[in-house]
Amino acid sequence: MTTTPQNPSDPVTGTGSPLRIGIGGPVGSGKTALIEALVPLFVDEGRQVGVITNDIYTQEDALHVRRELDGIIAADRIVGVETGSCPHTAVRDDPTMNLMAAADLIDEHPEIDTIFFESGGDNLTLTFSPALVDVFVFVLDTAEGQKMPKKRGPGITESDILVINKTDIAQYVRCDLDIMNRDAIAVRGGKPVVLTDCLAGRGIADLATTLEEYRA
Ligand SMILES: Nc1nc2c(ncn2[C@@H]2O[C@H](COP(=O)(O)OP(=O)(O)OP(=O)(O)O)[C@@H](O)[C@H]2O)c(=O)[nH]1
Ligand SMILES: [Mg+2]
Repeated sequence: MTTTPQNPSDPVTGTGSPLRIGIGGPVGSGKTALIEALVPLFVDEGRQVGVITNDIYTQEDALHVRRELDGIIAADRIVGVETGSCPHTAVRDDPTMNLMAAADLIDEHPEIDTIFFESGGDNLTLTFSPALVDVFVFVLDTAEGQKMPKKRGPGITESDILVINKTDIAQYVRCDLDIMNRDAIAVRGGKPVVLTDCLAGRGIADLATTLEEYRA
């Protein structure tokens, strides 16, 4: 395996210019589930997909994605980065490990045209370095509470796309989805908010369409 770039015009990823999608958000909001729901739609469209997950000490999410996407993308296109540090360090402050993982992935699979990066679960301050991703998705979920958009924080206000996930359980956790959605729209200055239920696949096609708009 080598990380030598094959195309000097794209020193990070080598031969291609894949769409690089960063998925961040609080612990358990559904980042992995979102990737597992999105990837089959991209594959159906003929896209060549890779996935890079981040966990502090383990490859737990990479193993999960391999299990869930078995038969949809090859296991060696799913890479687990063990950051050893807090999540935002690895995707914003010093994304070297993730850049290297992407370079290796592209080196092994030059046909890859779409890479998902899942940050480790973090707090509302997580953002991705623009050196690492082309589009930054921040995932909240209804069980965190209807109040979350009002709390703002850079993940909620600065992400390119805000996802409010777990719409299916809103009614059970006393979350008024209309209010949560309205408050999210209010703090984002017109940037998109997408409501999803990853388990049933609701909202996933809309999100995939919005993501495709970021492809160069
Ligand atoms: N009801 C419901 N459960 C969901 C949904 N999306 C994810 N979950 C569940 O929520 C739990 C956490 O989902 P993950 O996808 O692991 O969340 P995550 O953000 O990747 O978690 P970390 O990587 O550990 O921060 C799992 O038990 C999922 O099955 C959803 O839309 N609805
Ligand atoms: Mg996860």
